Amino acid sequence: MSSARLSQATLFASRVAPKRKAGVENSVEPKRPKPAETPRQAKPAEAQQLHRGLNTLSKGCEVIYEPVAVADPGKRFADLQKKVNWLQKEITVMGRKVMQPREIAYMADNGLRYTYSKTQLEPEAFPTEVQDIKNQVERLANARFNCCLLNHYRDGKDNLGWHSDNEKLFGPKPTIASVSLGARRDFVLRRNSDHSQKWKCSLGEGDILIMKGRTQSDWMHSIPKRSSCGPRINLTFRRIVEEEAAQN
Ligand SMILES: O=C(O)CCC(=O)C(=O)O
Repeated sequence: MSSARLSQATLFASRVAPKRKAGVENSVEPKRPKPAETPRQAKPAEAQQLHRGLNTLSKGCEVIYEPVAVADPGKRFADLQKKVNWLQKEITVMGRKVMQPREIAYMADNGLRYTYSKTQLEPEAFPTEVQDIKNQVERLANARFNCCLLNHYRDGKDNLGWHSDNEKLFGPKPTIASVSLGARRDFVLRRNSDHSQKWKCSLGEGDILIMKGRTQSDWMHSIPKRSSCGPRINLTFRRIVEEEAAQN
């Protein structure tokens, strides 16, 4: 090999092969310190959107969503906001007494009482405004209801935390129908056995949402806080089946 070629080859070799120190055969390069690991945030799973009609959340757990199914929602909202005797109750959550972050009212047939979060609710009779909504909902849900819990969310700070309406007095697979009036709010469901499984729906004026089957035993639902929003009323119709227990 000519000296010119040799020096070219040497130059090439020196470019591609890292130089090793003499006498340090097969020495391993000192390990570079690993860059500090940035903790990976688990991406929250996207909630599935409830569509109009029947939605199966999981086996035996069904939710029916019917948008704008109650006529005249604006007038009904104004009537109920004015006429209902809204109360902000003290409840017990994990042993602590707190004020509920919304106002409520409870209406039922035949003096049926309902206790939740250790608060006993004495029923009012159904006024005509609520009886009329109840008749429409019963036709749509093909079910009969004998009590109704009403929620008044005064603004976006008022909310309803994760819960299910799984009290014994409603029976094992209760059909629960809810009517929304006033401001639009998100309604979110999450599965008890895997909190990453979620469904959501933005409930607007006159919308009806019916939960059926094992939805109350296998899923929880909530109305999360919002930074700014107007007042909303929700009426949740249920059927007390253990009437004797409820009347005592
Ligand atoms: O406000 C709503 O849409 C939900 C009400 C509810 O979940 C309840 O009263 O148990």
